[in-house]
Amino acid sequence: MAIRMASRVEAAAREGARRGREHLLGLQHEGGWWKGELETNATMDAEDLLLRQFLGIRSPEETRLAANWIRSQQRTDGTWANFYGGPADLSTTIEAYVALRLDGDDPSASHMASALEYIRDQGGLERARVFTHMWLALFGEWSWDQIPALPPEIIFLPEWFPLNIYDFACWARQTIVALTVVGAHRPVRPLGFRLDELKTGAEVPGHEPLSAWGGRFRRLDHALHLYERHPSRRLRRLALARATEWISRRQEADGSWGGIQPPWVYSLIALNQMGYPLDHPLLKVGFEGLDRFTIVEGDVRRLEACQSPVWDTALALIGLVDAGVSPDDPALLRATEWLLREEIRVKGDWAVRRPEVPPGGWAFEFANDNYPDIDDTAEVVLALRRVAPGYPDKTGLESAVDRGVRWILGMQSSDGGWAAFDADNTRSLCRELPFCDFGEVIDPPSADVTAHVVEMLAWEGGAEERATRRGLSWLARNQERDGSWFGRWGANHVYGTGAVIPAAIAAGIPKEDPKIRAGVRWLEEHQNPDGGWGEDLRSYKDRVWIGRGSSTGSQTAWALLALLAAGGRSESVERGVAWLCQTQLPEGTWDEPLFTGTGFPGDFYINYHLYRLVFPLSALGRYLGGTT
Ligand code: R19
Repeated sequence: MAIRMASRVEAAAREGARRGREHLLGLQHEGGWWKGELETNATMDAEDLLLRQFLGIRSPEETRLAANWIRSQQRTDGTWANFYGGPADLSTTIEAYVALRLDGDDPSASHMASALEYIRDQGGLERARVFTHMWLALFGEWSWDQIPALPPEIIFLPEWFPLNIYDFACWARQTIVALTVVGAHRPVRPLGFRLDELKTGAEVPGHEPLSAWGGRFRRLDHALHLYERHPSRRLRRLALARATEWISRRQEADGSWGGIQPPWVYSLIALNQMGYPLDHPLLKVGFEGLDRFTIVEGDVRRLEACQSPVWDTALALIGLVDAGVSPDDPALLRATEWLLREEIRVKGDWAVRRPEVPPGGWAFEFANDNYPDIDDTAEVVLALRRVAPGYPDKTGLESAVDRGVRWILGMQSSDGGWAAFDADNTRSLCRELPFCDFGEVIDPPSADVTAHVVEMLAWEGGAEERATRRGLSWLARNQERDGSWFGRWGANHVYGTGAVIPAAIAAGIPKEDPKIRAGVRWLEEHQNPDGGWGEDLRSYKDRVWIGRGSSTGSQTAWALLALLAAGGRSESVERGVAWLCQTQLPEGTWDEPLFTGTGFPGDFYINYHLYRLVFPLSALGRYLGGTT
């Protein structure tokens, strides 16, 4: 019986892998890379309109198309969420509402009235996050006095001093430097209409006990606000000049800052406040770059928070080779050439903490030379190792891999783990700043990135190296009590566990090891009755959702990759593979409206549109064990 099921599933898997392969090959860009849409939430589109409004460059057509998109994302209860199927979010709903007012929607229209009812019910603008307050302060609809102070003078704090800019994660660092410049100017440009309806008169929160760090920072914030009234003119001038230079130097070749929306738009505003005209080359290139992050499709327009071509290309190569495409296939050669051209050969902000480490590695985006990341570098090396047998320029490939591996070894944090962008970026005090009420602001090591690195080092023949063993010991120490691992950059424990188990096995940990068995047991216990796996994003805030949720292709694949690495075929594996085969669409991919990518646990989530295809492809391929 079991054997008959296995052979039936096997035939379906072979056919599924073939269709998936063909579909993915068809999605390759002629430049050699893959890039799936990076879907996030309506704040991106609302802030795009607010940026243009503030700078005086908002066109009626852009407004109409963005507003159409924002309206299409509103739910029947009048609210907006941060992810598909998620709960209403106050700040997102406020920003979307304001954007629709820019397109002329009347507050009394029923879709606006229901949004407003929710907003006011939640306490109104007073209860929104700092970023939302900042956007509204730009238009005089919120007071700059009620935004946590963040003086540009922080740029002078030396690298050893607590809360200097290099204590913050790179995404927060770039955002904060730009916002100190904006905040120092306190610009106000009225909209021409008022948004009083958003306010309820509720008290603005921030009620930590004065003994805790939060409370101390609140007193410091009070002092800083007093200083803001009469800053030292000379010091302020020098700070603004220094911050402006810091920002200017970090614009990337594509016009972005860090390849992500927040520092990008705030840097444009900051430079403009410093007197750079809109047609200044830095701004001009910045706007042109933003256009390339904008998807215009029929009657809608939406902005990608970030783009993932390097990440997607690495994962696509791994999936394709797993699913039986030959390493010397011309499509794979083109992708490899493109990846090799994307290698970063210059130092970035990471060198502040690791000055002696030579550059190497890859970033996530087309252009982000200042911020290569460890996760991308590990996955690119894993991908290059798979295609190496078919690649003609062996020396070129091996030396790029070599530089990437050395960079990663140099970027190990002192506790033995690896983070995404920096080493030892663990100053948790940063989180206590009143300004930092949204998203993660430091970049400590995580299980998923550490696992990807350990897997890569093992494949590169380094399983016995000290760095690998320290990584493994970090993973052992950071296993959850239930046997799973937390997923920092993917949702959630299914992602973490799905990354750690294949890595540990690749590094020679025996399949019978109790920690591996506990992880396997956790996965098996969380398989859905339909055979798939799913983990709702609510698991980041509410433990009852850990390991629970509707099945998705990517999460089912992550679980399967772990189970296959730790024991090969089993009844659980057969049911998981059968789920993938049954839910595959005729064209070879999967539907995946549920987000399975994590930007910031609890606050910001991503639907990577290629996850639904690349991970199931790897899972089907590894299930078939190279016999596709
Ligand atoms: C793994 C590969 N990764 C390690 C790379 C993942 C990149 C994800 C894209 C991130 O896009 C962002 C980044 C930052 C923000 C913010 C933000 C929040 C707080 C502060 Br302070 C500053 C910025 C908001 O939206 C973002 C999107 C998969």
